[in-house]
Amino acid sequence: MSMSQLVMALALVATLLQGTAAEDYTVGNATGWTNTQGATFYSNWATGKTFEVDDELLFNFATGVHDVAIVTKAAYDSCNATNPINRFQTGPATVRLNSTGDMYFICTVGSHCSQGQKLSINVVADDDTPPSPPPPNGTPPPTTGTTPPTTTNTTSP
Ligand SMILES: *[C@@H]1O[C@H](CO)[C@@H](O)[C@H](O)[C@H]1NC(C)=O
Ligand SMILES: *[C@@H]1O[C@H](CO)[C@@H](O)[C@H](O)[C@H]1NC(C)=O
Ligand SMILES: *[C@@H]1O[C@H](CO)[C@@H](O)[C@H](O)[C@H]1NC(C)=O
Ligand SMILES: *[C@@H]1O[C@H](CO)[C@@H](O)[C@H](O)[C@H]1NC(C)=O
Ligand SMILES: [Cu+2]
Repeated sequence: MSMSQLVMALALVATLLQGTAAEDYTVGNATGWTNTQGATFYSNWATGKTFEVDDELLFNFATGVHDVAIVTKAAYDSCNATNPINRFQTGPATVRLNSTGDMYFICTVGSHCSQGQKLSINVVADDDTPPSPPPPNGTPPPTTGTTPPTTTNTTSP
């Protein structure tokens, strides 16, 4: 095996090992969170990504120019900015994905949402196997050799 092959193999192993850690995503990558990209940009960005509980979405925008609102599906579909579930007005904004299910994000500034500044994702359970609880302190390990009491049949008269 050559040195470069070895380096690549090690890089692959490292990638596989970190595969289950919580991930941070920058929405729109270098483009950030904006209204200038058309209707399909953010759905294209989300395609192929698996979002898990504890992952974080970074919405990169300048405060006052855009915002991020977490909304219902109905509000997402109609770009209704009234009474969002939650709204982040300071950019950049980091949103932690706390629960499984569909999540909907829009910008409530002007008509940015209907210009395509909206994102819907599905959040699935974290694929990390939950850590097994540590044994309670001071509990002695199970002792061996405790035989069940032998029940002797009483001879009935
Ligand atoms: C966005 O960044 C991720 C991670 O760096 C990369 O895998 C992906 O190809 C990028 N997507 C676009 C559309 O540039
Ligand atoms: C937008 O949502 C609000 C609150 O849910 C609702 O009262 C209102 O009727 C909606 N507006 C439209 C145009 O659907
Ligand atoms: C997730 O939980 C954190 C801590 O409780 C909270 O600050 C954050 O707003 C929650 N994220 C969402 C999307 O509700
Ligand atoms: C007790 O007696 C019953 C009936 O004679 C028998 O089936 C059973 O195996 C006996 N149990 C033991 C522990 O000897
Ligand atoms: Cu906007």
